[in-house]
Amino acid sequence: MGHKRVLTVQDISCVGQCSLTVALPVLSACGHETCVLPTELLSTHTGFQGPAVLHPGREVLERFWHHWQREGITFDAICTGYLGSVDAVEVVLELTERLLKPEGLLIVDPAMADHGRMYAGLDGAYAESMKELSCRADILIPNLTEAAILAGTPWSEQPEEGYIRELMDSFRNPNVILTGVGLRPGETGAAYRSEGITEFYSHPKVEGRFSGTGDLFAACFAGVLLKGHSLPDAVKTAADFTAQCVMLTRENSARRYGIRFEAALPWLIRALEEA
Ligand code: PXL
Repeated sequence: MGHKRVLTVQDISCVGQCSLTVALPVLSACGHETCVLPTELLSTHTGFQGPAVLHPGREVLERFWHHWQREGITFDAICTGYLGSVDAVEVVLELTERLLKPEGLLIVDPAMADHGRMYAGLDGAYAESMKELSCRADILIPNLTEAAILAGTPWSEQPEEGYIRELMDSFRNPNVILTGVGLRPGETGAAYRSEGITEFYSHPKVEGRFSGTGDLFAACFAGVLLKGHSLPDAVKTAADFTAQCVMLTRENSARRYGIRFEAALPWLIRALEEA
């Protein structure tokens, strides 16, 4: 598969590995030219108490992409995660219209909620703007909480297969990957719908909460898919990679420092070479 220029748009959390500090190394390891648009700069992710936050604001973000437009820069894929403000979501809607190649892919991880709650600092107005961006995605990658919010359905902590299938069917996107779902006790994984068919991929669950796993899954999925692998293969590789990283992180008592993925990168690179 030829060269791909990928834009990843999300925050930089300076401490607590998630969002850009995960997506950039993973997309690079997959062999893509990776461009970044940091929509916010935080001293830590919002799982720490009271991070210092710097908002570039709409005007600065617009100056960045207007410059790219003047230079004729376009992208094969735009991958979005935690954006942090309604202004940033609106900027992304506009820059996607202008800078994504006609055959390019918009991959959206709503990255706004987990375990039944919105992330600290994000509100209903943010969820509404994320709905608009999500509707445009060629591939939408919500977790269960985000999918329930986007679909306007009550969240279920232990969903049955019927609930998951109904939730998946409520989205009009061509492809949807629902993360953090397992059909049997002690399992987790992803449900994915591609070409109208919903399938499941699961593996044993490691109990506990691990920040950054959604960001890691989305980056790995995008990286593998953009290498030319099928959507089901990219889901499986991303799920296996994420499971390995969760095992590596489990050894770490201070989980708020985020997901430990570094030691698993050689596995990912080999998996891409072998396929
Ligand atoms: O991992 C998702 C994420 C990304 N960015 C920031 C966050 C979170 C989750 O808490 O706080 C700033």
